Amino acid sequence: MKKQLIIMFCLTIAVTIFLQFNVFAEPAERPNVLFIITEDTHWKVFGCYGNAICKTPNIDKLAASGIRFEHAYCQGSACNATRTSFINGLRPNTTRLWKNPQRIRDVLPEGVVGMPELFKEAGYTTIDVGKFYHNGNEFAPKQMLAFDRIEHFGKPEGWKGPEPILKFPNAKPDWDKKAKPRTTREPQNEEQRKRLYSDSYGDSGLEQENEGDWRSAKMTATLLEQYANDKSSDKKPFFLTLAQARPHTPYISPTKFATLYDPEKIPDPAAPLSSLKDFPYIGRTTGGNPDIFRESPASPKEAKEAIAAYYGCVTFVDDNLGLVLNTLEKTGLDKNTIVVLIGDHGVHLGDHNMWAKYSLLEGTHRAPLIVRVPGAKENGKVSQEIVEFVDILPTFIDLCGLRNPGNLEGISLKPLLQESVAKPWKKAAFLTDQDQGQAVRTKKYSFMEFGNPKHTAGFEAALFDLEKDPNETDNRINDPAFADVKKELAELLHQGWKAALPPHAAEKL
Ligand SMILES: [Ca+2]
Repeated sequence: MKKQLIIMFCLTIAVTIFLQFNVFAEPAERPNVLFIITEDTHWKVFGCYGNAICKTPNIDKLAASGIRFEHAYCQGSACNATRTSFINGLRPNTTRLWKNPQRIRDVLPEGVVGMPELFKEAGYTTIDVGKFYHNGNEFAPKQMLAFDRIEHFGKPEGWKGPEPILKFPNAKPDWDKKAKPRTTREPQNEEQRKRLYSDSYGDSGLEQENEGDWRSAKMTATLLEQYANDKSSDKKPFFLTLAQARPHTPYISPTKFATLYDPEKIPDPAAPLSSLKDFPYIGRTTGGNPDIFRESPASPKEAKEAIAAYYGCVTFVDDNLGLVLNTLEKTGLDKNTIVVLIGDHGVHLGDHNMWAKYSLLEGTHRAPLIVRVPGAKENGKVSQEIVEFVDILPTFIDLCGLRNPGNLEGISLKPLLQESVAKPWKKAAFLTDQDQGQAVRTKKYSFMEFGNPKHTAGFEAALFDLEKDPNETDNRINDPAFADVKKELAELLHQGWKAALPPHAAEKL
């Protein structure tokens, strides 16, 4: 009897230990990833970022169930530069890519691997819907070959993958409704035609279901449904990236969105010319915007119309994303899918009399970033820490168990997602641009050094006190009261990103 009791006791202990440590359990199921990239997105355009006019209920719902980063910064200001940077977790000085016409295949250092390659290598199904790399099928064919599916985008040579999940009929816009280019010039070639066409806003002349952005969203929703219905035992997790071409220029959207916002109710753009003191960027304040208002600066009425049209594009994108995010929820995939949403970079919406995205100012390099990791402790909160888009790949590596290629120039955001009291974080965000120069941004100040000869003489650098002057209108670079701050920020800029890291991250490098 005593022997039986001892055996029972030992068995109970063994079972308890087994349950406690679950030593034979399968490794935890790896999460899926849905990575949503919108274009040229002003950091404050979504409702959840404080915009009281532009309606984005679906994005706001995502932010409310995830973590919204108030101070998120991209590292390059054109599509090609920022995308090559965040996809590979490297800064433009390392990727050697700053401009849109540069081919990634010509400049990216040999051996660099980014998101598609690392997810594929880790056994994920890799899916691209819409633009991922800038002109990826031609500029980055090797990288694009790492996608198992490519939808709604050109395929690189030699790519073999399944037929499109959905096929749509060609759709011609209703030319009577369609917004006309603002120029009267006749385009001489296709490139000029695109340029002139980008300088327009209003109605796209297309029904929503004939728009590329809606079709991308519909394809993604269909792929998610198909994945959820797949009961095979060897199903892999997915990395799916979805692009929306809006709100890039031209600021056109289907009628119901294009007419949603009354231009008369749109406030004047921040930082009008009259407010600028010692403003160093004279070249950008006299027209010459590359995408819109190319030939002459916007009149106050045109500025409001363009912003209203931009908001229409943003609400259109939000509506499309609703289709995807609701499908994720409906299928239950949201329980094991990380969702990350970013604008690929920022944009000036008339502030400083600038449009488009080529500057070293907040408008250009601050952009939205929302991260939802199922079960993350900090879900529902807003992080005020300075984070950079170059941190996104290290975060995926950390959360999904991907291989770390060892060359990354960002740090995982996981501590900010999981800890209620975050460790000390990055001191600053960095931006470089081959033409414009370089900039650093701390919680209190922005500091930039211009490489562009168009700066105003005597203002080869700029320093803005963001707490007192969030719109960057009053350049304090020559103010003796800011001499120490100027010295400190110049040092930080020249030391570079490593010097701005928190100690726990710097130790790991
Ligand atoms: Ca872009």
